Amino acid sequence: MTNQTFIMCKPDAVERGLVGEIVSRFERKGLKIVAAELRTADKALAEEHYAEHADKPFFGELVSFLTRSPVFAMIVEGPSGNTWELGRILIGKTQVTDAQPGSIRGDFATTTNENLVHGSDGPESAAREIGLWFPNR
Ligand code: IDP
Ligand code: MG
Repeated sequence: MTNQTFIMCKPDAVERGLVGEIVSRFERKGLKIVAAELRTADKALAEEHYAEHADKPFFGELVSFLTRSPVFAMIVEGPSGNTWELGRILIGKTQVTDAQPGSIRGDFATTTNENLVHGSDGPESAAREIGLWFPNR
């Protein structure tokens, strides 16, 4: 069990200047940013990151979106093994019309494809994604 999760401000968030807003929501919650990097993902990294969606009709669009400009990738840490879940609550639901005000997506996103932020959806994906984006940690 890890107390860490992988959180990423996607290209739309960086382009819109929302990185500070997003980071501050995690900090205000009481979670700690323990690693962070602004970088442009190449196609191989984006495809690996979203491997579970390889069969979906929106996969091509998703990979071009993630690689079009820099992302702000982070390792976020909390006091217990539910950090990934706290992250998902701060982020909000996947479908834009389900994302409630008060969540990042609910407050700032208007489409499901460009929804500003990624967060691991369980302890296994947290470990996998941290290893993928921060291989030296
Ligand atoms: P999540 O980001 O809430 O974990 P996932 O189902 O893992 O949602 O989907 C990954 C990403 O793919 C979403 O954040 C969104 O950017 C995009 N996506 C999901 N569903 C659709 C869709 O129906 N059309 C276009 N893009 C989608
Ligand atoms: Mg997901």
